[in-house]
Amino acid sequence: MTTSFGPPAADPPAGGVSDTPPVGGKSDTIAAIATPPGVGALGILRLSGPSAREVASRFLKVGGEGLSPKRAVVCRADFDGSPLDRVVVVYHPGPATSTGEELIEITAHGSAFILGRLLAAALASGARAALPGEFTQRAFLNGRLDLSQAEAVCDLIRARTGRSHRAALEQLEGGLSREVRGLSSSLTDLLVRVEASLDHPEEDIPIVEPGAALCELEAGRSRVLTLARTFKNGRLLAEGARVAIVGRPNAGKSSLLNALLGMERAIVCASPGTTRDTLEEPCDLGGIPAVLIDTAGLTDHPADEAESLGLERTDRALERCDLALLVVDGSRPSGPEDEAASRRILERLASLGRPALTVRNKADLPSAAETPEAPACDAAVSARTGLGLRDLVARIGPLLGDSPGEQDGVTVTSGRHHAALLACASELAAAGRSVTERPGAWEELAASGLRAALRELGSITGEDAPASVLSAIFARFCVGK
Ligand SMILES: Nc1nc2c(ncn2[C@@H]2O[C@H](COP(=O)(O)OP(=O)(O)OP(=O)(O)O)[C@@H](O)[C@H]2O)c(=O)[nH]1
Ligand SMILES: [Mg+2]
Repeated sequence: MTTSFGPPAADPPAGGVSDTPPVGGKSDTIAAIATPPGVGALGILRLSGPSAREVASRFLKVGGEGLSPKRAVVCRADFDGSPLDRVVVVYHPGPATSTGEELIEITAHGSAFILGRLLAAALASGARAALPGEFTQRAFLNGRLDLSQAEAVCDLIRARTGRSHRAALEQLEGGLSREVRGLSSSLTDLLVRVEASLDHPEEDIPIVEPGAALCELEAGRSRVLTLARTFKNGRLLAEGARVAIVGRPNAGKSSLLNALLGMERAIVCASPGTTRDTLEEPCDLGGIPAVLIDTAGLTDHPADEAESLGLERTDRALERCDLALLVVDGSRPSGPEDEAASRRILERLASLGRPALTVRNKADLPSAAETPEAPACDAAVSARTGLGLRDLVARIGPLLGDSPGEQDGVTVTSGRHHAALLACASELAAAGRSVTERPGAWEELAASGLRAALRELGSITGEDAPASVLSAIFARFCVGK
């Protein structure tokens, strides 16, 4: 999420701030609005850093004994010496906080104006405007989270379905880190023994037999690859899929979109040519975070320029989708024009390498006889009554690469982690080859391969991640997180 949740444009934060998150710089106190822009019942301003409490007490009229640890205090917040709002403040002393340092959370009324002024007051009192993800970055730098857990915070905020949420939560709770550390620990154990053999070549009996080393390298590689394979599912859960709904006018495409969404999103009308523009809407398809795209009905004779432009957009939707649902009206006998349109769509999808499901709609009506030229149907549904929709959703998942059987356990959801695991597996394979190809002198090469494999694993949890990688990761976050 790169949205800036800063103050409104009329009240820009003071102070010059660089665009790149300062990796390692955590000596100052940062402030940001943690809630989304717009009007809400409540809004939150967070401050983190060594002088968070001191900064807050400059614009909060707390009175009495001031802010005491972990106690909610109701007080007045001022801006420029004038009353701004009555707020609730909680002070969390460091280092046992989510950022690993002193933390202040101020809950105000959820007005963009109040929150903008509150942030401006914090900046005028000595805080610096936080960069995207800087609170989580501090949690990482202070050892409260490892890198894969910090990345999971971003996935958790973005999760749109129960399954995406579970995968992100599992990673935040350390599931992936534990798996990766377990792998690192067995490879480190092997490396120590290989290095000991190198250091004591005079020993008659080698500390590690080449056969045993090969077995351990292969076992490690297989564990790494098993973990890497979960990315097929994990990527779908983290990134989602685009599903285009296409077909002839009046087939019931918009009705199907509405039925899958469970709301009347698109206009449905008995006359053909209702939908002109493409219409996109997020949808939970059996736990897969999908975007459904309704399109203009396919015709060789567009009624006007708007319909022709709509058809161009339908083609663009096909180019950009991961799967298409070709909807046909099962209550009406299909004519040559229907069959030609279906064939063209299926050929176009095949040339784009996109999977397709042919859906026979209006199954609540008496069904028309199927002609041999009509496309074979994969599912029969009624967008009007909901008949067959559950089965349709169940058929969509596997075509998108979903394997629900693999849902349990740790799932790799980040391309960065997947790439590191593949690189680790290839280092282990190279180390294994050195054992078979150079039986008398394999230790040196195997040790270097093992070290490289361990570096790849370390880049997942952050022990071995370069500063540029860290900056890129935290820049994906929203401000205030
Ligand atoms: N009986 C029945 N009617 C349906 C069903 N699905 C759609 N219809 C009707 O078919 C007509 C066309 O539906 P739409 O969803 O607008 O069809 P469309 O494919 O989006 O049409 P265009 O936007 O014009 O291309 C409407 O009168 C719908 O009420 C269904 O499952 N059963
Ligand atoms: Mg329509």
